[in-house]
Amino acid sequence: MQIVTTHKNTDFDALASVIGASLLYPDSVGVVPTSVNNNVAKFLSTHKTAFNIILPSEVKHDEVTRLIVVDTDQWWRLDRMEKIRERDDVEICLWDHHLNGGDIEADFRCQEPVGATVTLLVREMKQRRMNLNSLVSTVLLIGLYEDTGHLSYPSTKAEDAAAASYLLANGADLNVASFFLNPPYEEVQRDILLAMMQDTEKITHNHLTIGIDILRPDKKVPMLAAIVSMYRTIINADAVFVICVNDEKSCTIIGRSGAVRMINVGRILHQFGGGGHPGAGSATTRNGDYQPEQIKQQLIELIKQNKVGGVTIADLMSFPVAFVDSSTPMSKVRDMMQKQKIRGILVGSEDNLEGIIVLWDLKKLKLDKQWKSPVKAFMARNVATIPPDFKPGQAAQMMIKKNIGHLPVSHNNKIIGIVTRTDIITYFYGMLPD
Ligand SMILES: [Mn+2]
Repeated sequence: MQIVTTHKNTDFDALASVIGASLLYPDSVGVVPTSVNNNVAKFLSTHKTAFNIILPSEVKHDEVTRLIVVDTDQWWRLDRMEKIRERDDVEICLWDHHLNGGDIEADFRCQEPVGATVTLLVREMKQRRMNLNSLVSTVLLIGLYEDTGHLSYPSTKAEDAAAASYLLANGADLNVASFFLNPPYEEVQRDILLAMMQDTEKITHNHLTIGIDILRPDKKVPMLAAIVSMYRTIINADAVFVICVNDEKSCTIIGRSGAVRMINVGRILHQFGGGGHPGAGSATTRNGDYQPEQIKQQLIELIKQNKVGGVTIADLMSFPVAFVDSSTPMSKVRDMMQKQKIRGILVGSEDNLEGIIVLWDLKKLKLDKQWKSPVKAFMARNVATIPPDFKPGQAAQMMIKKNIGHLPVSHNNKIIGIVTRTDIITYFYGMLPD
């Protein structure tokens, strides 16, 4: 007997991967844990018989010769597989897109950081030139879309989009997919969202805002992870962590980050025995050691220790900066820009910034005689500045908000450099400066 199984609290990527892998291993049967996410349960209630799927209680452990594990690499997340773990004559194959360094030692391993496990399976299906029917294509597409946020999460890779293309070409039905991907929010979800928003503690670290919440729901909340994502967007935090108290013994921590370069949620939650991606992760503490308050303190500590610092404005800025006196004639400003190939010149001095004049401002000059006027007649005043330890993303936000392309960098009331729109764009697209 060959079985394919996945993690408890099965999400769509996990279910789809079980179904997909059972096609790649002929004669295998899918084993779906008893605890599955709500939308997966809804799907299974109408589609179960279409697939070769059994429950963990139906597995005859002694007869298993090969175990295929998908979407996790940790034994404790599997449902009733201890008997197989104890045996050493079972061949184990692993397909996973989390790099959690779990304890399942596999004979065959396909583990890469793509957006969904489905993508890895689709790669194999493409190589084998398999034709999928539209039902299978649809399930795989739902899994792929759920784990990549419809190909929008930062963890999404080009190969995920290519996999989506393959599934659509094989007849995946987007009407069915959207029905299972966008379940309506009900009262229970709305109440939880309100509770989260009332109790949020916001901490600021390295100019990042992180929301932390302890949640004590009366009963299990369906789609909690989706609510946490929405909650992060609503409170406009760079990251959020919600500690959900399940009972006296266990808590589930769900984390979401929108600033994945700075706050890697998966890495932080790995410290609690969980894992995930830089943008999304979860952990369940299973012994009474942790009280929610303790977990919260530990999270704050981990966030503060987080040394993923990365690139700051100090790395991107140019210096020294060109300054002119406020009485400098505009003709000279124009000549300086042309000669030095710069688009912005500061007016005043390092410790007394009076204004800024940019190439664009030169268009304001209509008459020849205006070129003799001093720069102070055309410069912009009250110039916004940025500290050197800010992140590129924060500079981008300031530029968009104020609709400006130049930000002088100020440290201890002194101008030490300047960062431009081009510097920021160059950084974000990973291009090298000319
Ligand atoms: Mn997954």
